Amino acid sequence: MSAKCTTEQFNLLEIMLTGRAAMAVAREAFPGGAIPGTRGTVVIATPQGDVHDLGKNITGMVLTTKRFRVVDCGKDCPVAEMVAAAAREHAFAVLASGLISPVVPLVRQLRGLLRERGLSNVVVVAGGAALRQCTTEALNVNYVARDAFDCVHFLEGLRR
Ligand code: B12
Repeated sequence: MSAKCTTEQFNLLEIMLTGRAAMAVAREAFPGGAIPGTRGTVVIATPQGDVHDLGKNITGMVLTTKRFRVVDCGKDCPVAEMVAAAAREHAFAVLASGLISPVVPLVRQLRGLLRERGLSNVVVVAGGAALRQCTTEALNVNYVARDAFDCVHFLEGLRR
């Protein structure tokens, strides 16, 4: 499963069905979404203008199974809303998924907006086809993840 998600040679339907089944099992095991020993909260969204959300959803599912509490702000989401969610939910990370290049300037705003709210300690991670091609400097983020599993490794380094 993990290899199929990272090699780009995958059956999308198979991934989505497997993910859905895994989440159903997790929900049954932990009613109310209370997974014990959570490693902390992350906010995830696809920024405004971009309606692609399959990769975001997979990333959210993978993080949930790895004991992160995931607050999903959906797709086509204003960056101000992502920052507001981070403040409200006491998130330690904001994750942006970008599949089309017009979201790049929006992602660049995230750290500045977080700083304005006194949330400079919140890390920003970018992922998705359009953002993956950029450097951390170009996006003004803490980390650019190759895929969902690379993101897990990065966040696990922060929250063991
Ligand atoms: C499916 C798809 C759509 C679907 C989206 C359905 C949905 N609910 O998401 C629909 C049909 C709606 C669509 C619409 C459009 N699309 Co489209 N779409 C695709 C397509 C074929 C696949 C994307 C996908 O879902 N891949 C599968 C997922 C699982 O992979 P993934 O997103 O890369 O996610 C993985 C990693 O990247 C990572 N990841 C993803 N997000 C994140 C976030 C974080 C934080 C982390 C850590 C990791 C991570 O984890 C995932 C698993 O490892 C791509 C082409 C391609 N081959 O990529 C074009 C593509 C992205 N689309 C494109 C375009 C242009 C459009 C449209 C503008 C077309 C149009 N003219 O209307 C519109 C967009 C409208 C808008 N405003 O957003 C272009 C973008 C070009 C660019 N660089 O700007 C692409 C690249 C096609 C192309 N070659 O031209 N699209």
